Amino acid sequence: MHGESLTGRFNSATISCQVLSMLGSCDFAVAVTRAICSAGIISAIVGERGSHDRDRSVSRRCVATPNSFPPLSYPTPASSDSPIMAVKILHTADNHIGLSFRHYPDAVRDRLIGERFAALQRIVEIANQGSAHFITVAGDLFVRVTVGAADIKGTVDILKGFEGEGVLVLAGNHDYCEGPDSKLWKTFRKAAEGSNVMALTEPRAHDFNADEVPVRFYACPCPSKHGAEPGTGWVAEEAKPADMLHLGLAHGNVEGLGLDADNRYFNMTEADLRASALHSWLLGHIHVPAPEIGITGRPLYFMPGIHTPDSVKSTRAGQAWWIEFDAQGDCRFEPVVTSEIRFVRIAATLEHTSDIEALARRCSGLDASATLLDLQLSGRLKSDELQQLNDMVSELRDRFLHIALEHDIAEVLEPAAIASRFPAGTLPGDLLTALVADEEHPGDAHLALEIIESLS
Ligand SMILES: [Mn+2]
Repeated sequence: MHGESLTGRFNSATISCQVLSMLGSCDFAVAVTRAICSAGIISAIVGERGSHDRDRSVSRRCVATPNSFPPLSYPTPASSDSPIMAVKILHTADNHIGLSFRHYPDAVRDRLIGERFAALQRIVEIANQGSAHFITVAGDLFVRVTVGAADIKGTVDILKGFEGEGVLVLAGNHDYCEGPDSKLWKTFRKAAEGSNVMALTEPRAHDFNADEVPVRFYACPCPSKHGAEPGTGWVAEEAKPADMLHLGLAHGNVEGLGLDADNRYFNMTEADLRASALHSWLLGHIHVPAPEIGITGRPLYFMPGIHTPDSVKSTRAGQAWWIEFDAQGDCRFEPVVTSEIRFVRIAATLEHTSDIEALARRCSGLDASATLLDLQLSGRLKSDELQQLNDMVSELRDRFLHIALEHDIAEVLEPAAIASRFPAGTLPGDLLTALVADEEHPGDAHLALEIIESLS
């Protein structure tokens, strides 16, 4: 739902079959087979699959598929020449304040934690610059109900900077409200006291005036982490005066947009949303924005996506929706970028110096100080090329916010190196020399060497 399948994996069984068939009838194969069966050598050969090995030099194996890169920026609000419409809303959700990023080094973790607040601050500034009437946060402002009081107060303090009619904060499924004793929402309300920041934790309508236009928001908060039924059912029954703008606020899966196979995330259908007879719905939960760029008219619903990426699964910039409605419900909207940091994954196969240089060029095109770079490298290189790669990676570590490295780089065996270790006439020497000469199976000699080393 939130991302793509990003990682393919080496199949250790395939590797072992290849080396065994290559070894053929040689007696050595029997010894190797026994060793593999008895000593778990396959796992030793395949090594650190799946690990984010930051500190070792490049010498092992892993594979992945590349990401696509969405545009880095969008037009700023109110860039159109047409007159500004009556009701202006900056819509966000799924900010996940309180994510701990525990597996990162201290400085990187602090930056990632700070970025979630900084991106919220940007939202408030963009809303103020465009004289928005409302900031709507459609759930999961916080990542869990046990988020610390300091984080809650810090968040509310940022939202209090909004100069419009109100910041409407809906309880989502991560920051659900189980009732009036909810610790999170009590703390939130206390911090927001006397301000225009409102917690919407009960299913009910809230009326406002935005420059003379009456607006009614229908709040449909989550009462729990999971729920089979959407919280939107009551809205259809409500009377809807004709002279008002009617907007829903809800959090959960939307059938067709996200996947909710077990029906656990307050799944909403488009038919249900339509039946509620509102002008539009401002939703949260799915981390991918909707509608797609280029859609015009008045969408049935808006999903903002996350306001700043939180992992390599978030390949696009964080965004919020700038939405304008006129008194009749006509609508225009555009995405605004609210993130600064990016997560970028690059998968590359390296077989020559030119491949390393091409990788360096790709990396040099990125905003290094704001980018967490995930390198997934495979291929085979000579020892001097491996050194070149190691030098390049350590240079990247100096420049980038963070480097994660998964690698599957085999060292190319050369005849001189074999001769210096295994004299001609010995079984390993002759075997490796023969395998190096076999250009159709360039990986076999290296794998055989690893097995020989593990037996000796
Ligand atoms: Mn959610």
